[in-house]
Amino acid sequence: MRIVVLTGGIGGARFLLGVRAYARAIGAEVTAVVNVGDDLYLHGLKVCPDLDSVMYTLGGGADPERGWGRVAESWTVREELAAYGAEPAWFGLGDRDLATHLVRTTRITAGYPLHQVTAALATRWEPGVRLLPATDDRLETHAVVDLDGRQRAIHFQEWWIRHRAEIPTHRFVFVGAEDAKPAPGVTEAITEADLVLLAPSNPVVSIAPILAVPGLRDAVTAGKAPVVGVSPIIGAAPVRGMADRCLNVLGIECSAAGVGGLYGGRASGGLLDGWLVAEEDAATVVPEVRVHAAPLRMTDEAATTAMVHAAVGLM
Ligand code: GDP
Ligand code: FO1
Ligand code: CA
Repeated sequence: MRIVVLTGGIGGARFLLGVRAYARAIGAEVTAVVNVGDDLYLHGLKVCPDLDSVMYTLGGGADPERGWGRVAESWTVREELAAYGAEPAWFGLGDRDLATHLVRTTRITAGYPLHQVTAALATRWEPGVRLLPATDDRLETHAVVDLDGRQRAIHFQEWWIRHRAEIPTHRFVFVGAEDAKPAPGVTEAITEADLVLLAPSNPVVSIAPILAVPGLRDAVTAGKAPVVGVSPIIGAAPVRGMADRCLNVLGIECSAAGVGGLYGGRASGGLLDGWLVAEEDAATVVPEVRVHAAPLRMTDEAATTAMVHAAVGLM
């Protein structure tokens, strides 16, 4: 069995721990197609937060509290940059994490595409799933906001971290998406998959930028594999993070029904065959989609693996 998971960072990474456990038990192969819309250049270095969250989490090197970056991190370089007044001060790169960005940037600068560099970094972490960036090309999520009395587009990270997603926001733009190509292997993985899972990732800024790469949405909707999504919203709130603010920008209710409706049923041009919601949201209806309720809190690997079993049950 071949399983493809479309994923963002922290939520998707934790979900993948369960997918990997499920896959190991039945001898399935897993490919994670990871969002790159959060990526940015900082101090001359290419930083890929979602790829790194997935790689560190599956490799056992992620900080469990923060969810992003490395465990046992130190911040000497950050302090030294601050002493120079180097901007941006609102984005912190840890010392251990910096090594990843140095190795990645050296290889990107030497001309290697992101998917190859990702595979090379992953040889250290042995994530147990194939990690593919959605695209090798530059695709950045920007937020169109009102700031300093005018409308401007700012990078997702500036919106998310510096402004805590709390400024008037009109829309998101996936800069570069029109000209982006799926990274080698991504379309093939989706086309040949037996199951496509949408991780309980942020639908607006983690899953949507993947689907904005020309051809990928069509590959999912036209593919032979059933598509099952897992809700990142329990009750009326994201389990963590600010997905509520992202949904708000799109005018979509923060609920399992709201996100399910945003993805839509496959029979009517949307993505989903199945939609897994939390037990609290058992009454959720998404037209033309099989909805099932199960415990959706990824408290440990066993609970997450049980979630994956429930998702597979919706195939
Ligand atoms: P990011 O890129 O680091 O923001 O991570 P993702 O986009 O992959 O995941 C963020 C989403 O994960 C948030 O909207 C959370 O609500 C969701 N999430 C985090 N933990 C859980 C959990 O235990 N259960 C469910 N269902 N969703 C979760
Ligand atoms: N999130 C923060 O809230 N503050 C930070 O200073 C920060 C630094 C950072 C460095 C590397 C990295 O891979 C991720 C980092 N994140 C930080 C998380 C990042 O903003 C994530 O993209 C978001 O949490 C959403 O995916
Ligand atoms: Ca993300």
